[in-house]
Amino acid sequence: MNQTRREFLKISGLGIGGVALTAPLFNWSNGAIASDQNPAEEDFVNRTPTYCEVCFWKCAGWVYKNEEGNIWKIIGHDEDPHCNGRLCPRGTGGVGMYYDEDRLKTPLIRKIVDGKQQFVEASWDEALEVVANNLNKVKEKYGPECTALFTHGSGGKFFGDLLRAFGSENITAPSFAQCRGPREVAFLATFGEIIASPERVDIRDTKCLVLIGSHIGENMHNGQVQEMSDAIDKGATIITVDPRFSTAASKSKHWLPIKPATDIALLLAWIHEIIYNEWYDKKYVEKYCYGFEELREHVKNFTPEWAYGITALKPHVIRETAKEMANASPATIIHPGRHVTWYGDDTQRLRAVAILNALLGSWGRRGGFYSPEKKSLPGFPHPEYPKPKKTWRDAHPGKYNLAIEVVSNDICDSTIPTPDRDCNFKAWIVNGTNLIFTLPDQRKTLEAIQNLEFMVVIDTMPMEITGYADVVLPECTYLERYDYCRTDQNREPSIALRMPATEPKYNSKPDWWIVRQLASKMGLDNYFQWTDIEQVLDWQLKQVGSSLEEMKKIGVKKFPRAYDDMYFGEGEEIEFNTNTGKIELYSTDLEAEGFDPMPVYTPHKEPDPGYYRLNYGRNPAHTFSRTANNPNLTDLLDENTLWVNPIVAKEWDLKRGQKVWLENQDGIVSTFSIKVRITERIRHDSVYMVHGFGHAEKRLTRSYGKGVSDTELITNVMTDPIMGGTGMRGNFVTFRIDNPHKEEVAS
Ligand SMILES: Nc1nc2c(c(=O)[nH]1)N[C@H]1C(S)=C(S)[C@@H](COP(=O)(O)OP(=O)(O)OC[C@H]3O[C@@H](n4cnc5c(=O)[nH]c(N)nc54)[C@H](O)[C@@H]3O)O[C@H]1N2
Ligand SMILES: Nc1nc2c(c(=O)[nH]1)N[C@H]1C(S)=C(S)[C@@H](COP(=O)(O)OP(=O)(O)OC[C@H]3O[C@@H](n4cnc5c(=O)[nH]c(N)nc54)[C@H](O)[C@@H]3O)O[C@H]1N2
Ligand code: SF4
Ligand SMILES: [Mo]
Repeated sequence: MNQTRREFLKISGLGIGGVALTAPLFNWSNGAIASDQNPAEEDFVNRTPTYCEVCFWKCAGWVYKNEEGNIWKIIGHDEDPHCNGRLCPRGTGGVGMYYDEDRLKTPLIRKIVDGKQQFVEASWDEALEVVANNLNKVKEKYGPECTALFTHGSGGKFFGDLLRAFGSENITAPSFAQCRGPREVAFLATFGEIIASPERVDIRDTKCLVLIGSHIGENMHNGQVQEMSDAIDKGATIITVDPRFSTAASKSKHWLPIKPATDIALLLAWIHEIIYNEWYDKKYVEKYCYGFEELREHVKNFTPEWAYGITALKPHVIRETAKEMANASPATIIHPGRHVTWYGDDTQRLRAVAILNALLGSWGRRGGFYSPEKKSLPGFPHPEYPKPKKTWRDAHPGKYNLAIEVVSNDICDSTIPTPDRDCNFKAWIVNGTNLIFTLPDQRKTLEAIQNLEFMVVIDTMPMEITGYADVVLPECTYLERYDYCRTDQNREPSIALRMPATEPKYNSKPDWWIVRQLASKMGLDNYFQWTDIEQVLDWQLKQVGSSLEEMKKIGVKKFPRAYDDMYFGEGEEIEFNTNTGKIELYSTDLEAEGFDPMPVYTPHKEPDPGYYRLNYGRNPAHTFSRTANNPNLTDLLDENTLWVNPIVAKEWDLKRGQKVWLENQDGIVSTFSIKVRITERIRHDSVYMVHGFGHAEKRLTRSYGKGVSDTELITNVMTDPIMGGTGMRGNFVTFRIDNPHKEEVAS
């Protein structure tokens, strides 16, 4: 059972390189990473429950400490439906977040010293006083609504409470408009329900899984990777549509190396085949769907031959894969994906995905999409929050009416003053999101920040965004704190507790504490009638028949489902939450907003000669930019490489491992260089890199200057007119062989 650090490296290495066809989708470690010695587990009575914060799958686990009281390892919680007792390499490496000596250590205030701006170390009291005064000043001058919170992660919920009490509802996360927004809006328009997280895909029981640019296996969202592995073992057919030969593609019966940006054409051709060959689920469509005749007419000419000219996929491949999906239906999943903000027509692409699932009858069916449940915990009692006089929508009346969450990039846009708008954002609270790496276009983000009167950043690391803050507050890591309990959906509802395994290192503090102090200083005590987080958690847990004491012992508590409706019953009458009460193949919502009620393919720009489409994605060992400096995970991978097709390498005379700089279509040159990896796994019209590298912040000593940041090269943003998301895959780069920054240094 005991594994050594070397074994861990070996295991994790599997998913990173080119994976042999026979290798499993992913192998899992037992969590030992922080120590070479692995005493028996029984020696460690001291274990505390947590849920992982390295990504947003939020796997529950146990934190073990060694005899000296130091955090030793984290292992998955056997009872947890999100992880089934196994953490991914990043979750295992989470201890590195605690041990990283580059962490933010104490509050910092931007001050002018000897005529120069500098960060000056401050006490918590002093720093929080500055934050409270500045936020209250903005409130007095412009109204509380001119404050926005950007947040990603658990602690942000406390700041959400604070902002609402303050009088603003402008709370936004990049996980909507830079990530899953289009799929939620598309599935809501079609089925009257969203997908949410963890995705309600019944991969465990599927017979056919179609992945469209969803690179599970590199995208390490835990439960899905496990279920996909099991499905493969049970003989499920995997169809992967990806211009790159991804890990998932290497496990697939059919790999469709589609020409980038043409997926809607493929989807329409599949819909055409399924309708005109009468392969759809007739009973299901008749009973539950609205607009079938319109759809049938709409896709009449979208034959595989038509799609071939657009996608470069052979007609017989399109037909064969359509047949495979139909044969397996309703246990077929055309996966909705997660990071789906690609080309600006993303909601329409995801509508096509939803329609295809509807035709095959997979929504509400075993092996398709199940109906999830969650156990909600009531909020701690507080007086009603003030009603804001305006929201982010007032900055652009009539825009993005179908967006179901606040659009982060729109807040950014509305922070830059324009003559026709009286309302601009004046203060940002940024908690757990590195906007410089997260939000395109970087130039706009920086311009917005320059126009702010105040910005406070709460982070664990000296990430790029902290460099622009007026005040930086060091949060302790998830291993050193309580947060609200995890209550996310799954097949079975569950609650998971996160509690501190140890005292906060340095002078860092948990968000709940920071918010509670700020509330007092801002005159909002009334909304926070508690002194300690344990009091809040215990009260919440008691409302559902548990307690903090119980949860400290068990970590995860499962609850029985309230409804016996994981799948539709045979012939069951169902009222869908759409305008027509049916699954809308023809969307009345989109029509009412003036958009195409059924998806249409429109061509996108292709690279000019000498330029290549910039493609990006995930690596199993890292999460966005947040892990790039993690001592355990940099051991596994410490920089990204540029995947280049051999034909392109030959044309440019590029050698393996050679360093190149990149220049995009707008003349933006990468700050750092990136090593070339020559591989057939990428098409000749594209290059590929893992997102999250190329850190330009020197305080990140391990990751500074390692690799290139995709974000700085994403200056062409194709905004989705339906929900405001930022399409990021329409950027093209060319190679700069000699260091383009040399001259600047010389002059
Ligand atoms: N170019 C490009 N942009 C992208 C993407 C891409 O692939 N390429 N992906 C998009 C997607 S899918 C998403 S979901 C978003 C993700 O965007 P973000 O959530 O912004 O991701 P990170 O860049 O990891 O930034 C997380 C920040 O949180 C900090 N942090 C980590 N743990 C804690 C904590 O416990 N407390 C606090 N206070 N801070 C913490 C980290 O140090 C880091 O500064 O990015 C989107 N933007
Ligand atoms: N290890 C790890 N796992 C993660 C994360 C992480 O940071 N690290 N982040 C998590 C988060 S928040 C998200 S949102 C997900 C994101 O992960 P996913 O939703 O799975 O994927 P994307 O990042 O959208 O897509 C990347 C894939 O799309 C392919 N692609 C590019 N262009 C096209 C195209 O035009 N058509 C098609 N069909 N494919 C294309 C790329 O080659 C690549 O394989 O991952 C999650 N899991
Ligand atoms: S998938 Fe990995 S990083 Fe994400 S929560 Fe689970 S263990 Fe943590
Ligand atoms: Mo995401």
